[in-house]
Amino acid sequence: MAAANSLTFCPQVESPAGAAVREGLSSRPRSLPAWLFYDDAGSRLFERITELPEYYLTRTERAILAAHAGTIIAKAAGNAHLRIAELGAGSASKTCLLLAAAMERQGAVHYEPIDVSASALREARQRIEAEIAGVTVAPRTMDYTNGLVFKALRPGERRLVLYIGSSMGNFEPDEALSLLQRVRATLRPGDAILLGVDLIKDREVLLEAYDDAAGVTAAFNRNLLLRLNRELGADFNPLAFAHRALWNRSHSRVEMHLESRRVQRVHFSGLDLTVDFAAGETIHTENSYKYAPGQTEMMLARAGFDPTATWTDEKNWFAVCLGHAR
Ligand code: AVI
Repeated sequence: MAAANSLTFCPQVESPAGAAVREGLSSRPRSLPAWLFYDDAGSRLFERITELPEYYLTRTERAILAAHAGTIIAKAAGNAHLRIAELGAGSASKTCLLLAAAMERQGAVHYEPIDVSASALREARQRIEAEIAGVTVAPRTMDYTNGLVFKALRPGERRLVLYIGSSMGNFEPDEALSLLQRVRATLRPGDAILLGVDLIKDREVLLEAYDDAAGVTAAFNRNLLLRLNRELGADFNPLAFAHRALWNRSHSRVEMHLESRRVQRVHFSGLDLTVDFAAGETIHTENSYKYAPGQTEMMLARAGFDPTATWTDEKNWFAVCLGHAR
């Protein structure tokens, strides 16, 4: 009886999305965390973004990897046999270039893609196993920002952690550094990390990449509101919010916002929360940091890695940096 009573009075624990929304929409300026973008629909929209003509990031990084995969793998491995892990692997579409180079060098590869999206990992595994015979794919569905542990290596093995696709750019600089330090803490001296980062360039090029003509990025940004309608019982009209992308030069980042087109009230039945928006009021939904040449190498050094080599494209738009754990 006592147990039943205590259950009755147990306070409701808010979901991570609910807690993040309550905090972000109650503060000024209003904000929502970018991880909320990646429900199934958001992940599919992001895949479409990577194929847009304006979104130079993916194809530029792919071209760098295609040109240098053999050298990258050779430098990362030294005399050792590489095991490859990837943080935020998603569909792992560019990773095949590195896995194929590793296969060529060592005849077999163990690949551990890590991501919050089980469906993306399933697809990645099917595709990689079909494309490259000899790669063992061992996916891990988890949030790599919440503690990461790797299995011990066998003698003669070395780990290479991939953190490509400019994913680090969605973290605040101090969070990015602390993430690199945490990754370093899971590695042994000589293990390696490969970072793919977007570099500072003309404002117009940056803004078009985040506000494409076909409106896919706008749909990606507004999908956040649809997710809140579905998961938290909100009554957002997504079209009542305009997609805005802006270049914040002093912070070296592209920002995405959703701007309320008019005075409006949004109610969250699942949170018992009401939010009043003024016309023109914005919700800050994402930062995408862009780095100066040399800056990533400095971050690697601060996190306990020796920056070994950097590869870039002819326009210097994107950089792929290799570091070895000290
Ligand atoms: C996932 N991340 C690296 C993308 C970026 O470019 O910051 C997310 C994105 N946001 C809008 N377009 C793409």
